[in-house]
Amino acid sequence: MTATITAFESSPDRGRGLARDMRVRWALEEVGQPYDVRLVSFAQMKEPAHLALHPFGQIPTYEEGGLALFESGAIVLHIAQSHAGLLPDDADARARAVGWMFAALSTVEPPILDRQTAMFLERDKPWANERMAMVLDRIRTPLGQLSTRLGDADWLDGAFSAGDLTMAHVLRRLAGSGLLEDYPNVAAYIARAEARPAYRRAFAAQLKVFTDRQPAG
Ligand code: GTB
Repeated sequence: MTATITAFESSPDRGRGLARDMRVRWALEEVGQPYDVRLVSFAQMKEPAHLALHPFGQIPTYEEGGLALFESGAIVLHIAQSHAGLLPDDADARARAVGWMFAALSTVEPPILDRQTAMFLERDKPWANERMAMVLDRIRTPLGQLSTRLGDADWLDGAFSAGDLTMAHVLRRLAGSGLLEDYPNVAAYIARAEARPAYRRAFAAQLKVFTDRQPAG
């Protein structure tokens, strides 16, 4: 049964692969599963049909037969558990890979999202500079710790896994921030992830959604 995912009809990131459908597309490409995409507008995301799939009115969602899922982490985990290629066979290594997914989503991603909020929603506040400095520190701390753990390894724990996929996608939001410059091994880790053929196919597919909407000429 081919899965159907949802993605922005018009992504605010203009096809830079930052929206969370990118993680799901990438996971599906890594495990070699075809998928359909249903594009939704911001208004459609808040309508009952979409809210029945996603209680918070967001993308991505994932439908496969009778299964409907929301939350990109849960979707990537489901894909990784259902197909070979994103989780090791060894039970302990598998548990550690899932641990890295959680680390990406619950330790590394929150302050990175706070930076977006500070940049786009809070920059006019009188306390904006002070808050931004604190947010940047909250990013640097786990980034430095991640850099130390990664060392000169290619991936976080042995072979590339769903943990790396999730972590690399989370870290991509720091591109252009200047924060990665102090951690060249983390920058190289992201570049290695982006060079994977599955990543490239997923990126091209989401970019096409954006370019197809541009007026010709
Ligand atoms: N925790 C959920 C998950 O991981 O699936 C979060 C899902 C989420 O935030 N979805 C966003 C959404 O649907 C799109 S990805 N927003 C619409 C809404 O809430 O009404 C977040 C996102 C949006 C825009 C950019 N960008 O422009 O760079 C990047 C990421």
